[in-house]
Amino acid sequence: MSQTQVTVPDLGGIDEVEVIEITIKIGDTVEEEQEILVLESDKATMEVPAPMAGKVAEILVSVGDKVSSGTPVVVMETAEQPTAKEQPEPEVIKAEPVKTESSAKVEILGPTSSTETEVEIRVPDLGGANEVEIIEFSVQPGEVIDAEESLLVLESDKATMEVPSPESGTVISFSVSIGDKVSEGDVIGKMLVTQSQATDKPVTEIKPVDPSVAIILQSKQEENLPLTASTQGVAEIAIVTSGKVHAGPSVRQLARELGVDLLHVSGSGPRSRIIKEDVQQFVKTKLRQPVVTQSVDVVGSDEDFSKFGPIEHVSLNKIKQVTAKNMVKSWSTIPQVTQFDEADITELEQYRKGPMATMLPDGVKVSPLAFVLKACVIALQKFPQFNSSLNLDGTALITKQYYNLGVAVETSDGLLVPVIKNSDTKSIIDFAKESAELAGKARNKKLPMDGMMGGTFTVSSLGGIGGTAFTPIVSAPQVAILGVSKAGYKPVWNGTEFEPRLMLPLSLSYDHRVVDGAEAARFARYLCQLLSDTRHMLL
Ligand code: CAO
Repeated sequence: MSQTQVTVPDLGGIDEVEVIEITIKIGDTVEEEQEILVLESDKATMEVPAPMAGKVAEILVSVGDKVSSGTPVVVMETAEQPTAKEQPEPEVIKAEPVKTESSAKVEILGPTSSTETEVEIRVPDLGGANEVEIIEFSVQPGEVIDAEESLLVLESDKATMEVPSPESGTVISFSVSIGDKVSEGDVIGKMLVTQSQATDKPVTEIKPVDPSVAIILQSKQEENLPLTASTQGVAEIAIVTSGKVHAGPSVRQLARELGVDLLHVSGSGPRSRIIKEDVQQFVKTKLRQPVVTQSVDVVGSDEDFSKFGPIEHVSLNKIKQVTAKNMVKSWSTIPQVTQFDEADITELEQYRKGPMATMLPDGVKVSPLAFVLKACVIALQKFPQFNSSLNLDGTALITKQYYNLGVAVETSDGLLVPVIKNSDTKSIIDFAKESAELAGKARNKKLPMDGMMGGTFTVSSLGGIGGTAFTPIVSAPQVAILGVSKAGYKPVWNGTEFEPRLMLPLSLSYDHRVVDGAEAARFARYLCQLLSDTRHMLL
C-alpha cells in the first residue's frame, strides 16, 4: 500500500474555485474516475474524478474552501505507487475561442426573408470523440433560443456535454432523436437566425469529450475564457454547466436512471445547483404523494337481476350515498391495517355497575363506551401521530393540538358521525352525556352540519349489538379509528389457573403511511392498560 496525494487539476486559468460538494468520505473505496469532489466557480461547475482506484485515507479540504490548480485535496491509499511510466503524460486540451467555427456549427441554407436565414445546425468539434449519444434535448422545435443556450446534451462514456446554440434564433426542427449517435459535422437540425448573426459572428468552439479528459464549456462564456484542462497524471476534470438545468453529469445520469425531469427539480446546492440529494428527495416526495382520485365513483352493477327472481328497487337516501362515496375514497386512498387487542374490563364493569351507578346524576347512563372515549383521548395525547393528518403531497404530518372524537351512530337514515369537540376537557360522565345527546340528535335529524365536522379520531362501537371483532375503515383525512366489539367473559390464565375475565375486543385501523405497526400495537396496548384499571385515567 502506498499513499498518493490527489491535487486539483489545471483549472485553465481560473484562480480560485469553491469546493461545493465532497462526494466521498474517509475509508471509502473509490473506483478510478469516480467523482470525488465538485468545484464551482462563478462560470462553471467541475467534477473532479479520482485519478486512480484506491481507498480514501484523508480529505484535505472542506465544503466552502477555495482551491486552485495544484491544491492537494485528498490522500488516497493505492495498491502500489504508480510509476512514472504508468502515469499518463500530461495532456492539455484547449478549448479556445475561434473566429470561424461555432459550438454547434451552422451552415446557411438560404435567406427566408430580408433578415432571417435558415441554417443547418451541425455537431461541433467533439475533441476527437466520435459516435457520441444524444441523451437530452434542451429545447423543442418552435422555441426561440438565445446564442449559447443549450440545444441538446450529448454523452460519451466519459462525460456529458451540452451543445449550445451558435446563434440566437428559432429552432425549426431536429433531424436526430434521443439515443442517436453523432459525430463532428453531422447535421442535427435547422434553425432560423438573422442573416447578420448567421454570417459573421465570432463564436465559441467546444472541445472535450476526450476519453481521458472531459471538459464541457459553460454556455455563457462571455469572456472567451481560455479553458485548459490537464490530467497532470493526477485528476481529470469535467466542467459541466447548462443553460436551463444547473447540474453535473452524475446528477443528470441519476435523474435519467430514475426518470426524473430535472427541469422540475429545485436545486439546493450553491447558486441553486441541483445535487443528488435534490433528485432523491424529488423522487421520495413524488412517491409519498397520495393518489388523488379525481371523482369517487361508487361502482355498482348494471346486471338485470330480475331474470333470476323477483326484485325490488330501493333508492338510497343522500346520507347513504355520501357515506358510500366517503368509504370508497377512504378505502382506496389509505393503505390501512387493523390491530386487534383485548382489554380486561372486569374491574371497570364492577365499578361501573356498582359504586359508579350510585354516584351518577339523575338520567345519566354510562356505558363502557364513555370509558373507551376517555381512554382514547388520553392515548391520543400520548401518541400524537394518531391525532394527525397527512398534508396534500404527503411530505408532512399535521398533528392537531385539539382533540375532537367522532362517535359513529347508527340511525334509520344511515351512519352518522357526530363529533365531541374538545374531548380532552371531558370527564367520563361528560362523554356519557354528550354521546347520548349527540346520538339522540343524529337519530332525530337534529344534528347541525358543523356537529359532524372537525373530528380528529373516530370510535365506532358495535358493543351493544355483538360480534367479536371487525375492521373499521379509517375516515380520511383522519389516520385512525377504533372499533369496539362486545365484551364477553373468557378464561384467562393468571399464572396459576384460568379465571373468568371480562374481555373487551378492540380493533384499531390505522393509516400505515403515518402509523407503524409497532406504534399501533403500543397505542392499542396502552388503551387496554387504561381500561383494565381506571385509576390510570386519573394520572
Ligand atoms: N360490550 C358489552 N356491552 C356493551 C358494550 C360493549 N362493548 N357497549 C355497550 N354495551 C352495552 C351497554 O352497556 C348497554 O347495555 P345496558 O342496556 O344493559 O346498559 C347496551 O350495550 C347498549 O348500549 P348502546 O349501544 O345503547 O350504547 P353505547 O353507549 O354503547 O353506544 C352508540 C352508543 C351511539 C355508539 C350506539 O348506540 C350505536 O349507534 N352504535 C352503532 C355504531 C355503528 O353503527 N358503528 C358501525 C359503523 S360502520 O363501521
